[in-house]
Order: sequence, then structure tokens, then C-alpha cells
Amino acid sequence: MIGVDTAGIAAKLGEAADTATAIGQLAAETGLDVDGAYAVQTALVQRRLDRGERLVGLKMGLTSRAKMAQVGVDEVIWGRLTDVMRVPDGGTVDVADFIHPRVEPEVAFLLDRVPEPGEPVGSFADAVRAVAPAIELIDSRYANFTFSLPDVIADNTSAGVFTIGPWSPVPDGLDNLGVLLEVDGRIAQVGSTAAILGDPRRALDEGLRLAGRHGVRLRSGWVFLAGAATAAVPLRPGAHVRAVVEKLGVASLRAASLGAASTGPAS
Ligand code: OOG
Ligand code: MG
Repeated sequence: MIGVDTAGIAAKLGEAADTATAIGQLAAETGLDVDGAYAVQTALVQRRLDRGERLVGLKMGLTSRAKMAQVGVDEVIWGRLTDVMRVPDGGTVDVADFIHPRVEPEVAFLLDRVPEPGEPVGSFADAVRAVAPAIELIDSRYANFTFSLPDVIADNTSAGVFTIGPWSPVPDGLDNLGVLLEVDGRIAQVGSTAAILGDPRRALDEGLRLAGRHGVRLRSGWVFLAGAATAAVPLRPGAHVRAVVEKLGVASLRAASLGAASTGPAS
């Protein structure tokens, strides 16, 4: 990847997010490959850490066929979550802080004892303390929400903000729980946790493996988003969104009405 301007690409993506202004795709013109794209993602997230944000977790992307089909990229990807990206359950965001926000239903894990590099992956029950329904608000920084694999990796996998519902102890089975995404009381998407790599627990193995390739370790106390079970839907001003996961409960998020004040992300 000689000649790729990692810092320059990260700065463009960071500016696009900070100003909620779409940019054109970058990978084709800059020759960015997957490894180079993760290096850009690292630099992009470092900009947030430099202004005082803290890493609080990892998110998986494109772990379901529905998501792969929606964006036309068919590889599992991962990105980073910071404290400032987390919106309290039932909280409000302002769509004006984003370019073309979409929401999707997720399953979240609260990590407990994650294996050290080189250590065998123990049981899921050892690695995960609790599970919760969650909502991810994604917002590609690319025009028309259109990107290649390296583009979306560089853009921190379209991460915007996320909301975690109440934590529960890990239930016996996680592999076939019903998932609903509701907008203003109407069902917008229906799915099953089986859509997430056959079983969302597999997303953790993939996260350990894929992030491990880039020297990234998962930490006790981190949140882990396993990836959306259904396609994402556009978030409109004034909308009330609920993600319902069987056995786990509900996470909810509101979009402020046009012109209303918000408690959304500071940036
Ligand atoms: C990429 C992010 C995918 C998921 O849960 O699959 C993702 C995108 O759809 O823009 O977060
Ligand atoms: Mg997601």
C-alpha cells in the first residue's frame, strides 16, 4: 500500500462525519485495499480518541445476508465503538447530525473474559456476561450510501450511534429468536437471530478472529454488536424506533422532530 495517504483519507472521512456532508467513494481512486482500509479506520477512530472519546466496544457488520444484499458487499467486517456514540436507551438523536441515517436491530453482548491472543477461545458463557437487544444507527459518509468493501471498512463500517436495551443473563439458546424493527408502532422489518451467521454467538468468534488479525484485542467490559439481523431502514425526523428481540426485550430510540432540540451526539 505504498503511496496511500492513510491520514489524508481518514481526515476526509472524519470531516464528512463531523459536518454531516457526504463525500464520494475513495478506495478506487486511492488504490485502498482491505488492510489499508483498516489502517484508515484506525486513524479515523484515533481522531475521536484524540478529542477525548474512549473505546467501549466493537461492532460487526454484514453478518447477515439481508445486510449484505442491501449494500452489495458480501464480506463480514468490523468497526469500533466509542463512548460518545452510545445514546441511552429511549434517548433522542437529531437526524441533522447525520447524512442519511438508517436504523437496524442488533443483538449486543457485554464482554466478560475474552481470550488473550493465542489463547484458545473458551466457551461463549465464559466470554459473555450478558446480552441485550440493541439498535444501531448507521450513516455511511459516502454519497447515496454506496461503497466498496474497502470504502466501508475505512468509514468505520458506517458506525453512527447505538442504543443498548436492558441486559439479561445469557439465555440457553440465542440462535433462533424473533427480531422486529418497529417504527412508530408499525413493523418495518421482521427477522430472526438465525440470520446472524446462523447464530449470533458465531459473530463473536468472527470478531475475535478478524480484529485479531489487525492486532486488536477485545476487552472485558466492552460492548459487542453482533450485526443486524435485517436490512436497515431510513430514520426520519420525529420517528420512534423499537428493536424487539424475543426473550431479550426492547431497545428504543427517538429522532427529534424537525426544529426540536436534541440530546444526540455532541459531535
Ligand atoms: C455497513 C455496516 C453494517 C451491520 O450490522 O450489518 C452493519 C452498512 O450497512 O452501511 O453495521
Ligand atoms: Mg450494524
